Amino acid sequence: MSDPSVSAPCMWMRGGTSKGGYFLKDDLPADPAARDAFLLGVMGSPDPRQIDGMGGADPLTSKVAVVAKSAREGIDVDYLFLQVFVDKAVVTDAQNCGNILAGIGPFAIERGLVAATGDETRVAIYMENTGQVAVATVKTPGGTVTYAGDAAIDGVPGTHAPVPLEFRDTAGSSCGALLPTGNAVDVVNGVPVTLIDNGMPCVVFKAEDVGVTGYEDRETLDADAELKARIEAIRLAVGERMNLGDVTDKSVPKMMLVAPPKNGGAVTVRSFIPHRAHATIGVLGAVSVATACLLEGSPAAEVAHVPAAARKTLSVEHPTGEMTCVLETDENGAVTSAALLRTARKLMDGIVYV
Ligand code: NQM
Repeated sequence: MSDPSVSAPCMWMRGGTSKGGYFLKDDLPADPAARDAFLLGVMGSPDPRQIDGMGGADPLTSKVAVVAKSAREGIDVDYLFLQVFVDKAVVTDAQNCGNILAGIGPFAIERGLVAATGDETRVAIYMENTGQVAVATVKTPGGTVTYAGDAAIDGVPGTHAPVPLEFRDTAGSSCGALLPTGNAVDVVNGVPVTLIDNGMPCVVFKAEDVGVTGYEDRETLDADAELKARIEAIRLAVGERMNLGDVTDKSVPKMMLVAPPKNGGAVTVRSFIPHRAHATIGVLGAVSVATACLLEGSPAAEVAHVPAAARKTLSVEHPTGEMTCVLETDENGAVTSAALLRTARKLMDGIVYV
């Protein structure tokens, strides 16, 4: 048994287009402050290069999943997501992560928390950050997890076993309501925005309204200090209105710059999460933007191409490809569930030290 203040059993995994450490809850210090201090040490934060730790010097590779067998009815495991800031001594549970979520099912089966059921195993996951449930379907031929397969997702080279994710009731996950201000459009610092939360608190606005096209690459956006300052001013101004409080040291809301689709999809997005541009787009971030596209009169609806059917397949174009969200809507056009395809891969299983 390792001493949880200096080392812990850990699996390093890619989940979707993110990467991080997956831990059993019992393997980490029980006290949250001690746990966070341990995780900062694991990642090598704060340091822009994370040279003395496992983090990849990028918010997308400085992530942690804490997993436990669930005592909840109909739920297999509880999943707590923690974002470890790269250059600040901050660990926050103020957001969920749908990419890291893709690794939870395989991890839970590998650690014996869930028994495989034939060639596919459905894992019901309670997402502690937002109090909501996701169901992941994991390929388990012969009762063993496989990561090999022919599913491709943009932002990840090669193909892997598919991990479809289904979400229900994600509206108001952190903000208490899909539209925390009750409006499809608010004007903040002169910019029309939609303040929305369908699994991830997001501020959605037209890229052209902040002086860019929405087709820039990640590096160009990350180098644009003036744009970043303008976006951060909007973000800080809406924290209270989104019921998130002071968001100075939080990784939400995410800032979503939208433009008309370029490659036959529904919408183009460049996201800031919130201080770095995303290489692709977050899972629940994409669900929230796709939902904003359905809101009449919203900035996203003005640029999006939305299919008419009740079951809407929306391809969200991002800097390195697209992410397809399948949204089910009710007779009023409200989104009732969302599904997406991700993949995951086990990279390392061992002991991590601080
Ligand atoms: O929106 C990045 C990611 C995410 C979060 C971020 C995510 C989601 O790509 O559900 O997946 O927005 O911080 O992993």
